[in-house]
Amino acid sequence: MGTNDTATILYDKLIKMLTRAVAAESGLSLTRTNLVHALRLMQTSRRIDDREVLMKRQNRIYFQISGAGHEAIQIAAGMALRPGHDWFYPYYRDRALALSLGITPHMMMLQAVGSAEDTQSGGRQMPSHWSSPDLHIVSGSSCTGSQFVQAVGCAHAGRLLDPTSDEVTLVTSGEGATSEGEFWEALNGACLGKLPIIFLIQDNHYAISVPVEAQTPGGNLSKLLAGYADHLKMMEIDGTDFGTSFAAMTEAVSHCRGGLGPVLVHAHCIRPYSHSLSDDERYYKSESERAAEADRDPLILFPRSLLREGLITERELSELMQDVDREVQDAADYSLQAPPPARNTALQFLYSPKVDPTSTAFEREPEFTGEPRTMVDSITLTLYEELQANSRVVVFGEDVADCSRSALLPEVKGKGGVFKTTQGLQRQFGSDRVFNTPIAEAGIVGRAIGMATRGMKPVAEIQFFDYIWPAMMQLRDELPVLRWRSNNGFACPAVIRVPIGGYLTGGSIYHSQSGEVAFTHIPGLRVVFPSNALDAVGLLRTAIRCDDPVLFLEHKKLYREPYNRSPHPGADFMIPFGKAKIVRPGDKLTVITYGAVVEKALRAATEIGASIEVIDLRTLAPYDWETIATSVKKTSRVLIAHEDVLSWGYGAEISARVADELFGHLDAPVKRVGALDTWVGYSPELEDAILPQVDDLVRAIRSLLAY
Ligand SMILES: Cc1ncc(C[n+]2csc(CCOP(=O)(O)OP(=O)(O)O)c2C)c(N)n1
Ligand SMILES: [Mg+2]
Repeated sequence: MGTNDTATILYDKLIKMLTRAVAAESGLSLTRTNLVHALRLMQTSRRIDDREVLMKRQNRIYFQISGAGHEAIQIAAGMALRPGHDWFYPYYRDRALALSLGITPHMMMLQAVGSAEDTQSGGRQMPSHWSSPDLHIVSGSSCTGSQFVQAVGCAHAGRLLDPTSDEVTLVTSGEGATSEGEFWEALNGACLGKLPIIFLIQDNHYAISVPVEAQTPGGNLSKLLAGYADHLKMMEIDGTDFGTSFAAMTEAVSHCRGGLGPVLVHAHCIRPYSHSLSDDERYYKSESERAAEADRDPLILFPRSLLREGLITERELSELMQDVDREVQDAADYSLQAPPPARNTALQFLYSPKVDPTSTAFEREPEFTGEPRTMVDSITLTLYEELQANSRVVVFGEDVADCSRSALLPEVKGKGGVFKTTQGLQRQFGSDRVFNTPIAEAGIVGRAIGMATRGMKPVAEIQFFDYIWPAMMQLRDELPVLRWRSNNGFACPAVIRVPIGGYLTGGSIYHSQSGEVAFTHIPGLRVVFPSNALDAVGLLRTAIRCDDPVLFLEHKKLYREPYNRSPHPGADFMIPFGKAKIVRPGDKLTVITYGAVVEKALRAATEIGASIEVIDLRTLAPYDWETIATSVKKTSRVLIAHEDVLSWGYGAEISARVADELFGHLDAPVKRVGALDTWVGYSPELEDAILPQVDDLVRAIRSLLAY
C-alpha cells in the first residue's frame, strides 16, 4: 500500500460509502454502534496481547503470540459472518477474529494459563488456539496450512447436509503458509467443487523471519494466482484499514452465499510485535521498515478516523479504553487463580467417551448367505451396505468412482478403484456420495476430517499405502488429535481405507510397502489389519459405525486369494476392535501375527506338526493383550511375525511387553521374524529374499522349540 496519507484518504471515503451503500445491499449495517463495537474489539484484542506479553515475562503463561496489526481485517471478517451458522478454521494470529465471533477475554486467558477451565482445550493447547463448537470455530493445530484442506471438507459437507443453506466456511492463514502444499490442494478442491469458502490470507510480509519475496515467487500471492481468476474471486486489500476490510469481506460473503464459488481475500497487514514472544524482528528487519509499519497500525488509524468523522468523542474513547482495560484485568485476575487440569485427565478424550468399538455392542454373530466371496468383493458389499444404511456415508479417493463423466455411465462398465473395491457404488448411490478426488493425499484426508467434523461419515481411500505420506501431517497431527486437543469439543471419526503390502511379484518398492507401525505409534488412531474376507467385513463395519478415526489396512495380496474367502456374514455383522482370533490352537509355542503372514504361519505350523498356537491380531491398535498373555502363559514360547521390516517393527513393541510382563512365564527368548531392513525389490528373487517366507517361520519356530 501507499503512504499513510493515501490510506487515510481511502479510509474516509470508504467509511462514508459503507455507512450508506454497502450496508444496505448486504443487509449488514455499518452503523456508528457497529463502528464503535469494532473499535472496542480492536482495543480488547491488543490489550489482551499486551497483558499476555506481561504474563509471559512474569512466567505466568508459557507462550505468547499476538494478533497485533491484523485486527482490522479480522474484525471485519468476524462482523461479516455469522458464528453458529457459518464455519471457521482460523489460525493462531486470529485473536481479533475470535473475539468478534464470541470467544471472550476470559476464555483466552484461561487458555493462556493452561487451566482446566479452558473451554477451548482444557489446558492442552497453547494460547491462541481457538475452539468453540457452539460458534462453529473448529479447534486448530499449530501446523501452518493444515486447516485449508479441512475447511474444504467442511464446506463440502455443508453442501451435502443442506443444499439450500447459505452457510460459508472461512479459513485463514498468513502468507507464509500459502507455500504449504495443503494450500494448493485446498484451492484446487474448492475451485473444482465451486465451494462456498473464503480463503482469508493475512499477509504481514513475513513468515517468522522470511520475507514474502523469499517465500512467494514475485512476492505477491494475488499476482501469482492470476490464472485462477475464472474459478476464484480474488480481492487484494489493505487489511489494516477497517473500512476497506469490511467492504471486501462483505462482498466476499455475499459472493459465497450466492453460490458463486470460492473467494480469496488477500489482506496486507503489519506485524508490530514480532512473530511471537520467542522472536525479535530487529534481528532481520530494518528500523525504517518497522517505522513505516508502525504508521499503519490499525490501533492508531481507526480511532483517529472515528474521532475525525465525529463518530466518537475523546471522552468516549477514553472511557472505552478504560472499560476494555478493566475487562482484560478481570480476565487475567480470574485466570491466574483458575485450577490446572488434574494430572489423571491426560488420557481423557483420546477416543470417543460414548462409543467403545472394543465393547460387546460391536459383537454380532454371522448369518451366512451365498457362495464364498473374495476379500475384495466382501469389502465392496460392506461399503454398499453401509452406504445404504447411513445416508451420511460418503466414499471418495483417487479413481474410486465408476466414471467422473457420469453421463457416460450407461455406456461404460465403470472403474471403481484400481483394485475394483468400489466398483458400482457411484452407479448405485450417485456422484454426490461416491466421487473421485484430485491426486492429493493430504487433500483427501483433510477433506475427510472436515466432513467428519460436520457429522458425515467419510470412508476415504488412499490408493496405495506407498503414497500415503503426503497425508502424514493430516494423519498424525490432525485426524487423531482433534478430539483430544479440543477436550472433546470436536471429533473426526473418519475411516481411511488403504491397500497395503507386498508378495505381489513385481510390486517393487512403491507398490509393496508395509509400515503400519508409523500409525500404531499414533495416539488416538485405531489401526485395523484383517487377514481374510470375513474379518474384513466385520472390522470394516465396526470402523464405519464407531466414533473414532480408523486406518483400515487392506492387504492387496489377500484381496483375491481363494483361501481366505467367506460367504457374506450379513448386513449387521461386526467384530469388535482389540479382539484377536486364535486361528490354530496349541500349547507348545505361540505365533503372534496378522495380515498376509497369518496364512504363512499356519503353513509353517502344519509343516512342523507340533502343537503351535497361531494368533491373528486383526486390530493392531488397540491390540488384544489378554489373548496374547493367556497364550504365552500356556506355551512359554513366543514368536512375533510380520511382513514389515524387522527393526523398530510392530514385533519390537509386543516383544518388549512380553519380556516386561511375562518374563517369568518364558522358557525361551522372545523371537521375531520380519522383512529384511530394506525395500521390496522388483525381481521375484529379490522379493522372496526380502519378505518373510514360510521357511523363515519354520526355522524360527524350530529354534524356539529347541530350548
Ligand atoms: C507445518 C509447519 N511448519 C512450520 C511451522 C513453524 N512456524 C510457525 S508460524 C510460521 C510462520 C508462518 O508465517 P505466516 O504464514 O506468514 O503467518 P504469520 O505468522 O506471519 O501470521 C512457521 C514457519 C509450523 N507451525 N507448521
Ligand atoms: Mg506472515
